[in-house]
Amino acid sequence: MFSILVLHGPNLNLLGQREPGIYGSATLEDINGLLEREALGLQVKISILQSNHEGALVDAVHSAWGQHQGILINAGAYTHTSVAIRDALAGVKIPTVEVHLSNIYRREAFRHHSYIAPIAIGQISGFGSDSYLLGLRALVNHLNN
Ligand code: CA2
Repeated sequence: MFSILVLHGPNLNLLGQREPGIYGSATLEDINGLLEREALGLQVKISILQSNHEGALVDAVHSAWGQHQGILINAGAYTHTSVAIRDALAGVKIPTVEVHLSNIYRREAFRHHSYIAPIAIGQISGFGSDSYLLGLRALVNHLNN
């Protein structure tokens, strides 16, 4: 059975409490519950971590080596700034899918660039919590094929 590491980056712990207009009303717990249910259906195991710290996310990616076969990541604002997270993902060579709740291309120009996208299998952006579910499905399909 494939094991997938789900990583949530900075401020995603605030979901559902503020800015529901942009990010929807689901809390991170809600999203994690949906992911657990989807994982059951897809017959994969998932481990979930949220961190507001870049280094903790880098450490989690390193620890995934040999433990997880895929990574689903919403790196939050680090998407647009972190060469360190990109290098970690590229270093462990674990197939990665990048997801975003909002459509980052409809927003401010500084959100249009992702350091992660070029080293990911693909990116899903703009579907709210469905972005995570679609991303998990795409990742598992990729691993199964
Ligand atoms: O759309 C996404 O999923 C983002 O990764 C969310 C990040 C943002 O920096 C990215 O550009 C796009 C923000 C994370 C959530 O931030 C919140 C801030 C206040 C209240 C609730 C959430």
